[in-house]
Amino acid sequence: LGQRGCVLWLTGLSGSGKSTIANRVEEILHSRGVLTYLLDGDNVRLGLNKDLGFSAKDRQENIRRIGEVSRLFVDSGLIVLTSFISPYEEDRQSVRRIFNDGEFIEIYIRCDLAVCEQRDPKGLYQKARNGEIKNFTGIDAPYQPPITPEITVDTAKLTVEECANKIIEYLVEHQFI
Ligand code: GGZ
Repeated sequence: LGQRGCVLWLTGLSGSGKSTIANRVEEILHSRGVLTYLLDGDNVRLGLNKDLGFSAKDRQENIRRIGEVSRLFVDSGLIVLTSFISPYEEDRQSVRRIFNDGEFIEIYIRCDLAVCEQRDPKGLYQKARNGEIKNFTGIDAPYQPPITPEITVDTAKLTVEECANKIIEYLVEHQFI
């Protein structure tokens, strides 16, 4: 295949830029002939995990299943990208443990809450502030930043292209591609 399987696990607040960066990284990988699979809310929360909501328990199960599915794709040699808030350190660590050393690449999509809230692309922060959405991450539900991420990108300081390139460079340096 000319590539080694791994998961690029993007974690960060709603509106931090996870999906934008994941999509750009995937585009760059495709242009290099690398096979990928992107897991995000659109193809997971509407399907496999449509029985789950946003309680701490449901988020834990959401992340557990996404981890297991990622594992299957990684076993097939793909570079998997996941784009979920995944707010709990413990849940992310549990996923890390099901992978071989080096295969789980935690990427902190760093962005201050104030900036995410200003972007508010879907108007969800506004709704959370109004009390129309409960348990919204950053407002009335926690976000625990990664303690030992392999990569951190700061989306308030770097362009999408710079963030994507940082991730691609990591893959090259660690001989995944
Ligand atoms: C956080 C919520 C919530 C609550 C709906 N809290 O910006 P979005 O819309 O497109 O991304 C958010 C997405 C978060 O789902 P995840 O599966 O990534 O969350 S987790 O990893 O914590 O399980 C947001 C929308 O769903 N959304 N309600 N209460 N985000």
